[in-house]
Amino acid sequence: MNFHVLTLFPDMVRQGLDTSIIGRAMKEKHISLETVNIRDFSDNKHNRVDDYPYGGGAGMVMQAEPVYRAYCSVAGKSLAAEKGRKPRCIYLTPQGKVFNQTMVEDFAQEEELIFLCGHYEGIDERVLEEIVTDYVSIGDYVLTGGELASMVMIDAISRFVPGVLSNEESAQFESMQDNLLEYPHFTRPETWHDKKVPKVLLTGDHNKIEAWRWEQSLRRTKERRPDLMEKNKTLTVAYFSPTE
Ligand code: 6GU
Repeated sequence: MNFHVLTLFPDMVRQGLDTSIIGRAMKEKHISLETVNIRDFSDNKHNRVDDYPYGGGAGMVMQAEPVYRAYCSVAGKSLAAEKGRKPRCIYLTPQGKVFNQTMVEDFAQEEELIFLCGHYEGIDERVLEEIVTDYVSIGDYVLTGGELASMVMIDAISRFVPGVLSNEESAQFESMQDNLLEYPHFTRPETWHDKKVPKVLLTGDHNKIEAWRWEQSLRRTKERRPDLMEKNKTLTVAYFSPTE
């Protein structure tokens, strides 16, 4: 998977992803990360890339041309271009579709993804119309720019790229996989601050342990994320309903 990030703050994106599992995945070439500084494509001697909004109002707007040139510098040499297609280009915006695990797995099927990070009040609508294929938000709150959101997406998507996770890392029960939250975890010591590890986990009875964990997952989801239980209901009803 090749990630390309168009941004005014390339260092932020590079430094943020150059650690731990994603850093290792880059060293081992399971994924690649190219950052493109939109400012390098400014068309004036002051390297400005923003201007006042038509119609007035607060804040500045990023101009279409530098964004378009930055995009072309990536898209022109892309794998999609070789096949006569347009690469997928994701604009990070609170006005996008809210990111979830289903979208993670869909994006992970691509060979390359272009992320466009805006700043100030946003980007001239005309260039968005020409290049953006997906509008994505990472939640209902407002960030100062798209960089952190692109990093969140790259992290989540990379986990689904073959080779990025070790066997042990991917064998873990996946929270969200079944719209359920994960069960609680415990490690040594057996007693900490007068709290004991649940007895069942010390029995070595794997059927019993699995049943307990399933029950804990359900309980936790009901309590913390009742909205997810609603989604599960449909599945559960469909699964258990006699068809004839
Ligand atoms: Cl993707 N971008 C910005 N700027 N703010 C956000 C967001 C994205 N998702 C939630 N808030």
